[in-house]
Amino acid sequence: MPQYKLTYFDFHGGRAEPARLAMHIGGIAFEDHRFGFADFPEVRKHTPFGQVPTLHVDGVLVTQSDAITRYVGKLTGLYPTDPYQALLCDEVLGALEDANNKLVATFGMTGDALKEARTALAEGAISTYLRWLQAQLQAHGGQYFADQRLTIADLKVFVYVNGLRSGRLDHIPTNLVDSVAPALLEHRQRVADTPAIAQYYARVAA
Ligand SMILES: N[C@@H](CCC(=O)N[C@@H](CS)C(=O)NCC(=O)O)C(=O)O
Repeated sequence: MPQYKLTYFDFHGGRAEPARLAMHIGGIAFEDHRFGFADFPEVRKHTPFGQVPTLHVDGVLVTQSDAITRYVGKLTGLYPTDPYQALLCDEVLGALEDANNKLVATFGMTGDALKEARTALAEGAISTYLRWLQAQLQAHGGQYFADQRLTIADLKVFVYVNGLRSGRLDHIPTNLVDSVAPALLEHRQRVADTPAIAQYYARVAA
């Protein structure tokens, strides 16, 4: 078994969390290298694009969160082998990366500019993504996004929904998902109740 080291900020969310969860579900040992925001300037010096997450596989550094998540999904059986189901899974990953990037564009803003940008996002693009996700979920059986079972697409949606509801994002109403796409809340609970995920969060919260 190769040695894995996943490097990312020390919080339960963001671009590394789906891969972390998949590692835990699959029982794959890895170094969960977390660092504080204050240490990011130093950490980024050792990455090719000044970005995280990174995954070291036997010491070889790899970038790009979706590539990392997909790789871990393949290792753990959480990525569909059927090409069409994999397409549905990838579509969700790609859409959420676009959604993430729209939010990231507001980081660094302050005051009224931040409020205006975030309000426009909440009412506009983010709501559009949420409605689309809900429609996708319902179109593919209502329980999971692809393959009629838990895949990395569900993990990425779970992390995204948790982020929107966390209260960490000023001017993004914490009840946005609840009001725009309530089926995603049931989905969030389904994923949270997955035994390996419930056990993992219970352990780190203890
Ligand atoms: N396409 C990259 C984007 C990674 C990314 O933007 N990561 C953020 C943290 S979540 C970052 O390091 N931002 C700093 C920067 O872009 O300068 C991926 O998916 O991994």
